[in-house]
Amino acid sequence: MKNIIIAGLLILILAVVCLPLWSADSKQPAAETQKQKDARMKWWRDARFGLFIHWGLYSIPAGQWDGKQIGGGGEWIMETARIPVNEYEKLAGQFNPVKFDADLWVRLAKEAGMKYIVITSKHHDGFCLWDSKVSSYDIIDAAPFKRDVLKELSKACRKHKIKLCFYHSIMDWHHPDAQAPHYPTYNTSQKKNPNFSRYVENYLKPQINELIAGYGPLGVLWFDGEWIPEWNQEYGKDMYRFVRGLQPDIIINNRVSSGRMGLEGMTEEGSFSGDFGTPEQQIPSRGLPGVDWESCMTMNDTWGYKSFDNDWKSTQQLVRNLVDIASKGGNYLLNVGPTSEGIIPQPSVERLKEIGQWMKVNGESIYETGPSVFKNLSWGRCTTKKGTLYLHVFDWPSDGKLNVPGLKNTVKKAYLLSDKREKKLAVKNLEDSVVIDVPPEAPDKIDTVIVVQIKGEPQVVSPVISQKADGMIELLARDADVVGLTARYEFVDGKDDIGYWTNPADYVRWTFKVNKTGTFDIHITYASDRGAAGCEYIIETDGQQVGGTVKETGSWTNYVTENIGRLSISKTGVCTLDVKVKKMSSWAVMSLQSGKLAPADK
Ligand code: H79
Repeated sequence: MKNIIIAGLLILILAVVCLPLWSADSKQPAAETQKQKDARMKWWRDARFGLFIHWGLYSIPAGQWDGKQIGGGGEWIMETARIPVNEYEKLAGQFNPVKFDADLWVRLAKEAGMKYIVITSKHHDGFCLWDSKVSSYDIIDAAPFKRDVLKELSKACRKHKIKLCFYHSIMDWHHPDAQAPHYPTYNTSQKKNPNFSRYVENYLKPQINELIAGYGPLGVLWFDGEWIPEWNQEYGKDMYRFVRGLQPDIIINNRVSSGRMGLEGMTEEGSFSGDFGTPEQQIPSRGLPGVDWESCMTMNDTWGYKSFDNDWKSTQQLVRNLVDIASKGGNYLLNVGPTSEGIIPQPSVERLKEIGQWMKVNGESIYETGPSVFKNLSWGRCTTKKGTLYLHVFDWPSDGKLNVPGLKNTVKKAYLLSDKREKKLAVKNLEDSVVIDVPPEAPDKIDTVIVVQIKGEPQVVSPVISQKADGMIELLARDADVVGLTARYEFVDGKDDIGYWTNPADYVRWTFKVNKTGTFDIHITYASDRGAAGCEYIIETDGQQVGGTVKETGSWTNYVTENIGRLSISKTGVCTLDVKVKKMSSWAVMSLQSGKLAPADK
């Protein structure tokens, strides 16, 4: 009885002690003012660009098992090829990456313009790249290499002033108290390991402690594999608090807790979400004010090395991804998958060097910048600093005149960022835009940056869609408001449409000004790939509707125009037209390129 009273008292005391921490901000398990959080996040927000390294035993099979090429990420081969634990374990005895050179890797990241490195201390397969005291399944105890890879990297990072960060998988296919008994479905089993809390207390948390105490201070702890059925918000909050307790200024990604929404990577509003969101293999359609996020992406199609994956993105694509992400206020974490010898694949090295050449000239327009002040720019992107706009021109104007739509500020000076002498470009302020005279040829085919110094805070008006003299109203993808979760404006590699439209509740709205009322034929121009057609949609304006069904057009970039029907607009002034889903019959709605209201009573 006495014990029960004491226990009760203890709980009461604990509750009282913990309460202020929780009530300050129910989303975060530790009390922190916005100012304190801003200070903690500052280096990371300024950095914009980091290197992801996926390295482990999976680099030995390099995507092949039993003579067969295995699909998916190379680092998932243990799961995808259904390899039993005792079979996979044998790879450790072969892991001898004698060409590993920590200094070389860190210099490569630094020369690419990256400010931090996130390496897999442990991926889902459970193998550890450091000498873990609570495990014998690590590079010192189980592999012939006998060198502590993380120690060597932490030294090199300190030397080159790069922040070292660790990716650490919560899911563990090797540990008997975690997912190992779920073979052959380590990942998808809905069973819970009854000993999971033992794994967390005696293995996972001690490992995190080793990593922070022995290799820190760290920049970021990057959790993953949090979707296993055992993991929940309580574990997540506890882990977050544990990690911040070990190193108060550390930054932790949202995968520390459950509640991530798919690979879109953000956590539902209102639930605890660590310090930043983690879109995976994708770039959000637009930034969210006040929300930190980092897109992690591969250069080919795998994270861990696969000998036969040659699907490399171009340097142009990688630089433009970085610019796109920065223009929306995010970070870019770009991956390499070294071989079992310890070599970063040559195609990755070449790309990192080329990105570095661009960053050397244009880094000023990436580091410490804020997001764009424009909704969309037909020719590229924009990043900002106080008093300065950086215009990133992907598509150079053929007439040598760059139109900056909606900019109202007086321009003090405009020049090419690559021009050391900062020779002034001629600028004209029109009523609702600024026009800059630029050289006839793009100085940099990847992305030429123009620095625009402006007077005062940026003032940008949304260009209003207006009716043409002949009564026509043209609705372009880039002028639309896209409302919802997945659909977004995409402007890349010749695409100029609203794509990624897979959520039926998402819709597209155009706002325009009518001065001549009447009846209009409604046209839309769209594309739909084989097998994706069939969606029934409605088009709504001025309280009336017409509807249609998406047809196959052959590919996502083969656009067709269809006349959907007639609607009338009875009032002059501001009007909207919405495209909404009536019924989905495949996984996608359509790629919507444009709409048109053509006067019918002419
Ligand atoms: O380490 C790399 C990949 O091996 C790893 N994350 C990157 C950084 C990765 N693991 N799984 N995946 C990528 C794809 C898995 C997606 C799913 Fe899910 C897990 C589908 C269902 C569970 C994520 C969580 C999407 C929905 C919930």
